[in-house]
Amino acid sequence: MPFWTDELAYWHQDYFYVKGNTGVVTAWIPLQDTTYVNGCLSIMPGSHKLGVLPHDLMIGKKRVPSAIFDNEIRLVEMHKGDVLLFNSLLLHAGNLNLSTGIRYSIQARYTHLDDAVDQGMGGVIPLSEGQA
Ligand SMILES: O=C(O)CCC(=O)C(=O)O
Repeated sequence: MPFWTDELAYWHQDYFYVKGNTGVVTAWIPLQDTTYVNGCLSIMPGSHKLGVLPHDLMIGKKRVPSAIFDNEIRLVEMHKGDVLLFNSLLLHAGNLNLSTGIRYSIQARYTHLDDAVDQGMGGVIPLSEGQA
C-alpha cells in the first residue's frame, strides 16, 4: 500500500520465517511493473553464501540481522511478467511504496520433496509426473 510501513518487509532471509530447509527457492512475481517508486525489492547479491544469519535486531514485531550492512545492495526493478528466483538465504527487503497505487506481488516457494518443510507454512503441494 502507498506509504504503508506496517507490512514493509525489512531485511531478512526467508529461511528465518519460512524455516524447513535452506534449499528453498522463492519465486517473487510482481503483478505490475515494479520500480523504486512503487517499492521494488532490494537484495544483497551473493549474501546466501553467508549461511544462516541470526536475526538479532528487533524492530517492532520484526527481526532483522544486524551484521549485514557492509554488503552491496541492489534494487531489483522488474517488469510485469518477470520472475525473481532466489535462495531462502539471500538477504532481501521490500522498499517503501512511494506511488499512489497498490503494488501487488505473489510468492511461490519451491523445495526438494525429500527436504524438511515447516508444516506451519502450509505444507507441500507435490507436482505430478508430467509437471516436474
Ligand atoms: O513483497 C515484498 O515487499 C517483500 C516480500 C518478501 O520479502 C517475502 O515474502 O519474503
